[in-house]
Amino acid sequence: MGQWDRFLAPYKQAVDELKIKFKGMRRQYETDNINSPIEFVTGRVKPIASIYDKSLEKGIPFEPSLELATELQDIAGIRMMCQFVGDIETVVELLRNRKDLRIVEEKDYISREKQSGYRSYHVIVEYPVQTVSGEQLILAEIQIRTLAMNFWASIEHSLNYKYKGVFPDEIKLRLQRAAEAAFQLDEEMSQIRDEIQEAQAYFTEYKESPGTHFPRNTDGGRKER
Ligand code: 0O2
Ligand code: 0O2
Repeated sequence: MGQWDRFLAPYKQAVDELKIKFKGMRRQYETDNINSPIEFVTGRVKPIASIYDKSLEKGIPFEPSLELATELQDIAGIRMMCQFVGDIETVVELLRNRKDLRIVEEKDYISREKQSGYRSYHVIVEYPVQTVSGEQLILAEIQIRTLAMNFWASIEHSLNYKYKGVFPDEIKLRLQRAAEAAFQLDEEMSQIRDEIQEAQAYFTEYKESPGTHFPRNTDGGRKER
């Protein structure tokens, strides 16, 4: 096993464990028939090429070291997607109450979006991984965002690769406008949140026992769409 594999192994374990735990939170809401503030969870260990880029950016030697582990806080990355902006605070509160991790820092790029238009809530946590040679504290970055914020960020991220971070002015402007549009979409959806969640609960119930929960008119017939 190479030195990088050995260095990254506990990060992989942290990502795998956190993904299982956070997906478990979603399942608990489902079991209780409560709308989950978590829509879905993804995770990744930062690829070596990105670790290389970031170490150059930060002026840190590109080698497995304590300095790298301390300075690069997103080698282990988890992303939690929410349907509504209001869910983000609920998820952050869930994290604050957990006993299996310690929050080191919170970065609110929702009330103060980045100049690019990027919106997301970042929580840096310290998570203990149990290894055969004892406990190891691992830093992980948890990004919490709405589906609309996620859509914008993934598009912008791909374009970033194409333009290597230097966008033509027109693209930059359009991206900023798109970020505002995504934010407006989130605001609009929040206004009709109760209506949406009622429909989703109805749909879930219908899937579980088809035929018995279809909306009916007063005369007992099925509602026309
Ligand atoms: P299910 O049964 O599909 O819900 P993994 O290693 O596969 O657990 P990874 O590699 O971190 O996860 O990320 P990946 O594969 O991109 O997506 C993780 C989970 O998020 C998968 O579910 C996807 O189905 C789900 N997902 C990804 N994009 C979306 C999306 O736009 N909407 C929704 N609702 N879900 C999405 P699982 O965990 O495989 O299980
Ligand atoms: P990846 O894995 O390619 O996503 P730091 O220097 O670490 O103290 P930094 O690097 O400014 O602070 O961290 P920040 O901005 O809090 O969070 C970094 C991560 O947030 C990025 O990781 C992205 O995932 C995301 N992010 C931040 N700004 C933007 C943005 O303008 N657009 C998009 N699409 N994502 C953003 P990396 O390093 O890019 O790695």
